[in-house]
Amino acid sequence: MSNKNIESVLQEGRLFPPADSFKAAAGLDAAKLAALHAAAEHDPTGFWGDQAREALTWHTPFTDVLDESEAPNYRWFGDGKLNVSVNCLDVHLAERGDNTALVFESEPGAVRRLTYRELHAEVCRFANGLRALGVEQGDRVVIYMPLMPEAIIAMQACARIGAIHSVVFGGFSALSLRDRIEDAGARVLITADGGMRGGNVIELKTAADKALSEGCASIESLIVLRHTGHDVPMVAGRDVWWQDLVHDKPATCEPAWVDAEHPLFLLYTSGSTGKPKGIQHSSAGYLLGAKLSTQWVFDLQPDDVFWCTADVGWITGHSYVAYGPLANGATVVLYEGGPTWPDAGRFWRIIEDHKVSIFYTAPTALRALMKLGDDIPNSYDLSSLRLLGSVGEPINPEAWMWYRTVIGKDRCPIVDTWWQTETGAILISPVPGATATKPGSCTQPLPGIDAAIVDDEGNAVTKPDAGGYLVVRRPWPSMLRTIWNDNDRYIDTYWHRFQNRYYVAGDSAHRDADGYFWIMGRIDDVLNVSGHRLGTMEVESALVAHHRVAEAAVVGKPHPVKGEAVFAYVVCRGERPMGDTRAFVEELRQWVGEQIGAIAKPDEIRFADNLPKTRSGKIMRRLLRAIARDEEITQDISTLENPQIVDQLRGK
Ligand code: 7RM
Repeated sequence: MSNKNIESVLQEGRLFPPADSFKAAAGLDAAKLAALHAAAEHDPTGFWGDQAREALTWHTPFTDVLDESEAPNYRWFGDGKLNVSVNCLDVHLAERGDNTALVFESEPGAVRRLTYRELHAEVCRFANGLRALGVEQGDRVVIYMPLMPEAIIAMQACARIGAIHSVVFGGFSALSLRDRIEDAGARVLITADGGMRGGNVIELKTAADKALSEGCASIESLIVLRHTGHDVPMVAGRDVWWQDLVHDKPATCEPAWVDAEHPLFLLYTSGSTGKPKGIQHSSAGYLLGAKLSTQWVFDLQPDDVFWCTADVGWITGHSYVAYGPLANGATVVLYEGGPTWPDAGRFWRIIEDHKVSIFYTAPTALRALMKLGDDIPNSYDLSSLRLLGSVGEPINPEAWMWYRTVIGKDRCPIVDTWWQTETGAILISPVPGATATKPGSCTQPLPGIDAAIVDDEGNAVTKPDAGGYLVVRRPWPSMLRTIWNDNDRYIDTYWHRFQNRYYVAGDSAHRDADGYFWIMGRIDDVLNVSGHRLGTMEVESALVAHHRVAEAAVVGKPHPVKGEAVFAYVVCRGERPMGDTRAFVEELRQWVGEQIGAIAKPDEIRFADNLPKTRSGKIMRRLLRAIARDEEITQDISTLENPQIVDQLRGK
């Protein structure tokens, strides 16, 4: 969001206190929230210990809450043992085993429901299937599936036997899948014949075959869910149908009681190099964060129908589809397909049909739906909604107000939730029964979270509206534990900047006079395209892997729907492409799609003879950003090795 937007909102002073009706019914009112904050302030470690004893079911209770001896490799609840799937499923069987756990709607419109009892049985069957294939505690299992119950079942089954899952978003290409399998050294890959999106089949099995044919020596088995039903070849000795694997397996499965710190999953995310990082999360601390934040931020009650639209390939789909709401025993809606398929009312129809009470989505989706006009949502019954959430990027006040008035009919609080793959759970967000909201601000840190804005020296910025680094000054249970296979990079990326004292989020932010946080965006070379993290270096590496490309530089350009668009400058081997370059541009876009996935395809490509470099050989990214945005150039270009290149880069 631009500074101008923030200023206009601040000047208008739009402040939305929680409605009395919501306050009265909410699990956490202002007094209870203040008490939690006070307890956490007074004794942070004791606070988290109490929360962990109360919220989670332990097999072996912990005695040690936080071990800081190897900071910043913190250990939480170190000597406790538990099982995450028991905490999400078994704990509900006695009292609400017949409540609906999952409501699944496929893109063509078929609806399938699973009660907690049924989900538990399916998870156990599949967990037994994994064990039958030789999967043991600590083995890595990669999941490359559509957003559907079996993806959740696979995740929960891994948790049940202590296998470490790594979900790879179905939109990533075969090559991205291969890299993630190899980095994790996975033993088993789980996929489906295909997925559905916008009326098209996504060829997941074909991509899985391609990934496995180009490496992935660690993979022993490929499990394939029959979903779309179209023909796919199976490799004898390696491939097994999901349905065949589970059909003779018992519906109970002895859980593995794992250490609190046992890795629950890896999730690869983009950083400022070409190589995605395998973010490693723990079992107990992660689950505690997911479960508590779901209670606090979404005020989840037993009869709520919770719909988070994120795919399980992203952290939001882990914490607020697969783990948080299930740990709380709620009903979770899953929808496999596209938001405007077969028409622009699909999301609103799903809310009406399944009586969704809590809806959690990304600003990019809201902006896309907002453009289609108010008549579409107005023609559906959205009266079941009571709370709306936003995540993934700063929400512009215009989209916020539309969400509030047109979707929430001025009744529903909006929670703008700031967090990251690395934080595991929401850290900064309104608590809907307690916090007054301002459009565009994620408001205040949750209890126990010591978020702050600091300057270059690490000193807290106290001047209202002055920007700085967003940091967290105390460890919290759901924080990442390390980067898989690369602890040095973990320390370098997140801790080194302030002598290992503060976790550095990589965002810049400021606080207003009320102490409210306003997130400005990334300070590293990470783009946020439609709420998805994408490293500029990843796209650059993909481009230069093309035989005709010599050099590439990628920057972000503001985009009205996607938030940011991918803008690439390309230097070719030999002559600069001239005249009608459309076919070649399309070839390069396809190429990037194959290397990374469709989300990384550049929106614009501009060819040049050279890239602007300083005399020391550094690409002047700020200049490239200004040019991509058609902004006036304020940078000093006199240090440029080749100042005449600027006109060419401008497309002149
Ligand atoms: C949950 C998620 C993390 C990055 C983060 C921010 C941006 C996320 C908000 C936000 C402003 C928000 N994980 N971000 N939520 N910016 N307001 N409410 O998105 O690892 O994929 O991305 O996303 O830049 O650092 S993520």
